[in-house]
Amino acid sequence: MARQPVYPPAIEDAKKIIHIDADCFYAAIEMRDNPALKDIPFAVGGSSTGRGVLTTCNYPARAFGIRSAMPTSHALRLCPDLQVGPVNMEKYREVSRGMHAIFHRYTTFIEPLSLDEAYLDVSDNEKFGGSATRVAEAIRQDVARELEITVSAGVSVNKFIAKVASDWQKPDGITVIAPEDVDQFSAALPVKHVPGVGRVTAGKLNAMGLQTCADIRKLEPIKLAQLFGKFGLTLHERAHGRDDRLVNPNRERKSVSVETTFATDVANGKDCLEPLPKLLDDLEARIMRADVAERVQKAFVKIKFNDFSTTTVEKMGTRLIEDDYKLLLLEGLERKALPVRLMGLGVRLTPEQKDQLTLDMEA
Ligand code: TTP
Ligand code: MG
Repeated sequence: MARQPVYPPAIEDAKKIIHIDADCFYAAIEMRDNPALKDIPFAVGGSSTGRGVLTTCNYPARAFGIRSAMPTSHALRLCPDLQVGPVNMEKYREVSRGMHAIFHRYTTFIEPLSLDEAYLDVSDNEKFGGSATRVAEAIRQDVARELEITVSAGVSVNKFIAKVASDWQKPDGITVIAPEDVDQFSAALPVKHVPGVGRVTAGKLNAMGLQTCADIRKLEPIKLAQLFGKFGLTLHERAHGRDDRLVNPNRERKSVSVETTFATDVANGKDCLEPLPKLLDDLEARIMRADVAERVQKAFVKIKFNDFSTTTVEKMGTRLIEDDYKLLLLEGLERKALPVRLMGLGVRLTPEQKDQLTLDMEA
């Protein structure tokens, strides 16, 4: 029987967090299995006819401006030579299980975020003399040798900095932000790199002349809360390089959602429905990426009014279709006669089957 992780770990301060994220995950696996795809622009996704979109692409394709979630037809206009292969979820799941088996050699404090991404808390780890950097390097080497793909790693004192760091030297990179460097690293960080800061939030901040976290630090938290509601307070924390969220090995995904903030608040009414089709596409892509399509239980929507109050509407029997979301949204909009600031769509999930997890832990 696998040992159950005890959480939080004994040593509370000076945490050592690793964030691991595989490089062009689905594409990397396809390239491993067919090396002819390695040096040519290659993507994984739906066909160019109809509404096919790409799940991801390799780095040569990225040089053409091709990105995840891009319609395949658009990607082919950017790069007519692009090769597009089909999605093989079973294969990606198996590699993901392999990655987790490797993580478990080093720690049980693992919080998976998606098939190719996880946080590890190695604060209490005695391997390699307690060096989180050497644990991250060992994991990267094991993955490369045994699974023949590369992962990038970020190592630091909290989830936020570790996640930003893992992206810093992608692909096949490791970035370590030591405790004494966190202040400087976060100060210089452009706000758009802070998770949760989307296009609209970044645009608003930039329009106010605020580009980096150092600029954000000049604002009082109350000002940030006036501008962005509760997220403003999170932003204040992140701007100082702080994040007190624990790595949670028992976390189970209960929902998947996407949301959009309107560039300017929209009058309460039919105009609010305009982003619905695009949001629904995004939601479908995210469900697929989280690999939870089989667990979808019902639909829900979230509406944030311009007084920052939020309402959610959900109903049993609703499905992942535009008509159901439209009904839920119209019901939510009736709850307050106020302009709308943000709109979100989501699905609730049925509880996870634990069999797979046990397999991972015993591997
Ligand atoms: P990501 O880690 O976001 O992307 P990536 O691994 O392809 O590339 P990177 O090197 O930048 O990390 O996502 C992991 C996998 O999830 C990706 O390979 C395919 C899938 N995915 C989708 O299906 N749709 C999406 O919109 C995104 C972003 C990812
Ligand atoms: Mg990745």
